[in-house]
Amino acid sequence: MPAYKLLYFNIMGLGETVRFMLSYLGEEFEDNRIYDYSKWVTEFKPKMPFGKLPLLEIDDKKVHQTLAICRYLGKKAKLNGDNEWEELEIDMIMDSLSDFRSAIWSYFYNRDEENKKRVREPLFNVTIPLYLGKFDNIIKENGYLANGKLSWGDIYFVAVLGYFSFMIEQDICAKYEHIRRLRDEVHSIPNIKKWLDKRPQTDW
Ligand SMILES: N[C@@H](CCC(=O)N[C@@H](CS)C(=O)NCC(=O)O)C(=O)O
Repeated sequence: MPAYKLLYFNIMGLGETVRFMLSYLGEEFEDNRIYDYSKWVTEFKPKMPFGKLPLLEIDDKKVHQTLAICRYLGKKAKLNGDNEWEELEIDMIMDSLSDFRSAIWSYFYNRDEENKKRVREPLFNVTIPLYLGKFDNIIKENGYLANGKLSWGDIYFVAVLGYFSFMIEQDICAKYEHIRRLRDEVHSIPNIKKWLDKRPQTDW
């Protein structure tokens, strides 16, 4: 059994995707959290492959990038699609989710208050409903985000719902019933439920 050690901040954030996937697989992992942001900047960040978290250690190897990690773990879980076409379907939707994250992330961390005011209206009235409406509709029509069956993409998506809801100041699941249904299904997978029951409670 490989030894897994995750390093991330004390939030759900993007790190939660890796926590969900390792939990799905039933793998034990060290859930190391950085609580002091100044320590992150001075002590940890310079040692990271690209200055970012999460970082996952698998035995003595350090890996990063949540999509790459979850795709890799998804293969181990046999949640990666049955052929190249199905893998492509999962990757397309996950890259769209990344585009969505870029849009909301750059707003959330925008420290230029004037600019933030200007971009708020198109972001909240056009971009956010467009992406969430599309994700909701895909789930409505197919049951899942890709290939009409559970994939690592669904687990990744559900893992970031709390983080994304926090950034856009609204509970995504309250408004989008098919996303909510998918969340409830993923949350009821026994190994995921075990993680939810024991994970530290954070706002995002
Ligand atoms: N594409 C990367 C994004 C990583 C990323 O943006 N990490 C943020 C936290 S969610 C980070 O390390 N922020 C601290 C910093 O940039 O100093 C992934 O999916 O892992």
